Amino acid sequence: MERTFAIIKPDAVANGRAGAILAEIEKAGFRICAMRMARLGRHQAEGFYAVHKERPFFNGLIDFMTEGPVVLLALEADDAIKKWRETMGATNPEKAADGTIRKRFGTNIERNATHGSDAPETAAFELAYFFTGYDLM
Ligand code: 3AN
Repeated sequence: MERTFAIIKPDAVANGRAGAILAEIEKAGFRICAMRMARLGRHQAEGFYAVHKERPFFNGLIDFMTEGPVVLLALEADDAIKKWRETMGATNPEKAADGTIRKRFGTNIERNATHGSDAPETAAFELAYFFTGYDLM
């Protein structure tokens, strides 16, 4: 079993789709190990996305991720990192496969409904950034 880190982003929470996305997560076979609603602060979001600091979309991404509440999740499954990225679909909802979460619930490449770790090292960093061992069930 592997764990990955996921976020239901401010667009999806504001649109009332958090419940639908959680249902998809469970339907896809993930076990939810930890879950918390939070409003990210600017400094907290900048630390989380530090790898993207030099990218042209960085400031817009931080504005978006701090505009409203998010749902933070630790998900467990066999091959969870890859499986969650497949369940979400491509970064750009327009290019995401039919039936994927970003295709169904995302608006554009920035407001794309969910986040998922992209490798074991980032999953470890991201899980520890928001959860302590005590939070993980
Ligand atoms: P993913 O979330 O699919 O791993 P990354 O890591 O390339 O994609 O990008 C992190 C986040 O930055 C994306 N989820 C998206 O919200 C935003 N993003 C990525 N590329 C762009 C872009 N070209 N314009 C605006 N926002 C972007």
